[in-house]
Amino acid sequence: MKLYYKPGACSLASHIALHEIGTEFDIDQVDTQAQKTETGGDFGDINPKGVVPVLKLDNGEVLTEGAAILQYIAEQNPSAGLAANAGTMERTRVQEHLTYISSELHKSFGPLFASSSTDEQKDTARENVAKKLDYVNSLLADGRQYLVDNKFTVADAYLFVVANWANFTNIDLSKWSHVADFVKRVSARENVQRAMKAEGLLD
Ligand SMILES: N[C@@H](CCC(=O)N[C@@H](CS)C(=O)NCC(=O)O)C(=O)O
Repeated sequence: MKLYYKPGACSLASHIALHEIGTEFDIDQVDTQAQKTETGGDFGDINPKGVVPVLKLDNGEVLTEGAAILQYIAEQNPSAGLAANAGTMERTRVQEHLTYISSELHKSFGPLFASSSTDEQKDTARENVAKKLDYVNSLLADGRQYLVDNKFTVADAYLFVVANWANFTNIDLSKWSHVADFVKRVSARENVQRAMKAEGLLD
């Protein structure tokens, strides 16, 4: 398998999950502006959507959309426990969180990364992010370590990556103490550190 990624982007969640299941895989960094990959590929040909993550399977099939890729990775090694079996309530909860993180939290950060955003648009985006973080903080306030069944799943990998963007967008995460603690907890995982090192985000 090969993961197409951009350092620190949402693709980091899939990168973490690949380390967590203990499989062999390649990575290829994408310059999404130029639509080129580090190994010289034309990214537009690989993913016409033009965004990471992309997972190229060994049979050549190409999978896009982080929430789908994360669940596919989890399915490759069920014993790693990254998502309960399909059809269970626990799995449905994982999907519920993945969908919220993808469509609400992730997207609310968008204007904060766009060079075309005005200061006013960025302030509005920070207000939107704050509302989503309020919700996530309320979930974690019951003392759970991880989102579903107190076990680390792909939903936690995705939440970690997106919540951590606060630290790069002038949002003081300490206002959401449970989310801040969650980010610290997940960042201490060995496989998270491995993925971050491989992306040049840690020494
Ligand atoms: N719907 C896609 C969205 C993926 C997405 O937003 N990817 C961002 C990085 S987090 C991207 O590649 N943006 C293009 C860019 O940064 O130039 C998914 O959930 O996988």
